[in-house]
Amino acid sequence: MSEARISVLVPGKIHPRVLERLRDRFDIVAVEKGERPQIDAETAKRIRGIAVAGSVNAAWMDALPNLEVIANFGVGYDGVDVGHAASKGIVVTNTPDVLNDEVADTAVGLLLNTVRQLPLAEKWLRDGRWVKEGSFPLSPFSLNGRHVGMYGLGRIGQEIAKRLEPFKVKISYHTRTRNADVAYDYFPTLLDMAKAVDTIIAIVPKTPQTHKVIDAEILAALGPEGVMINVGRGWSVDEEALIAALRDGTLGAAGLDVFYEEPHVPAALMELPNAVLLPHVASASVPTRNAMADLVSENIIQWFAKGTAVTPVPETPQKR
Ligand code: A2R
Repeated sequence: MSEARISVLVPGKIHPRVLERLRDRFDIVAVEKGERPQIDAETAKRIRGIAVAGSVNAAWMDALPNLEVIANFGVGYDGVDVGHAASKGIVVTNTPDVLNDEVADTAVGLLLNTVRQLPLAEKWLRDGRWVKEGSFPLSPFSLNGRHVGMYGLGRIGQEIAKRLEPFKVKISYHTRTRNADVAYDYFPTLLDMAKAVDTIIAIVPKTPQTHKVIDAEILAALGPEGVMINVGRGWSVDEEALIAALRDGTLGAAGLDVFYEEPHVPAALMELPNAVLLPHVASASVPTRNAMADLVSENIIQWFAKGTAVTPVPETPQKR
């Protein structure tokens, strides 16, 4: 089959650059998101690839008998049923590395904003309170002398940790496997790390093992001076426990770029002055999103040209 006749399905919205790149080589079939694809059987047979920012469940895969590759826009691919893809020999790809620097930069910015209350300070100025009431109150916390525990020290976590070194904070980490290449202190359990540090930065994927792991006990262990930053997935945090801890001072402050049920953020969280909340923007710059879009396209193009993907996830086949 020549490349020109291969059809690629695009459910829902995706970065326009993906469509621009793929349109030259493939027939693009754009469809609404939903429980299963709304296409006729003939079209379904022509589809050999999917480019997606979001989710692809087993029903989508089962509806497309000649599907070979699912290229996911984003490093986290929890929206794609990779177990089902693997069982059918479908390769899944993601967009690792090209967003490491952006996410790490944002994480550091979020940490500083949270510790020093910079968004509130700016609001103070814009609301005219500097003129009327004088200086913004002193921030209760400082980054100086903090002990940061990285929950996750993968591609992005390591970039965050590297950036924190010049801030002269102490750095430790918890992952399932110790990394012999880093000199930071390792904690085999998150709870032990939470007891030792005063700041946690979470950058772990959404998996069954990371569900609501940051719970009341972890937050209490961080303590009233403690700060919790999450740039991984909202799934990892028990939001009710977090709201309670921030409200009663069990935890000092939190900075969140991700939430349990995006785009819905609990009203109780929005009311808290000691929470800095961002609408999942860690990788959301024009250059970084362009690089992610290009990697999605390259995965599909290379798959059909050479039978290998550029960045296949480890759970699914690596070649045709
Ligand atoms: O556990 P390890 O040794 O596989 O370390 C990984 C860690 N991790 C966990 N740590 C503790 N308990 C777990 N159950 C657990 N599962 C995974 O998270 C590793 O240090 C880190 C993931 O690193 P990478 O796979 O390199 O992912 P990357 O590119 O840093 O992105 C992390 C996540 C994405 O999956 C998206 O959800 C989000 O950031 O954008």
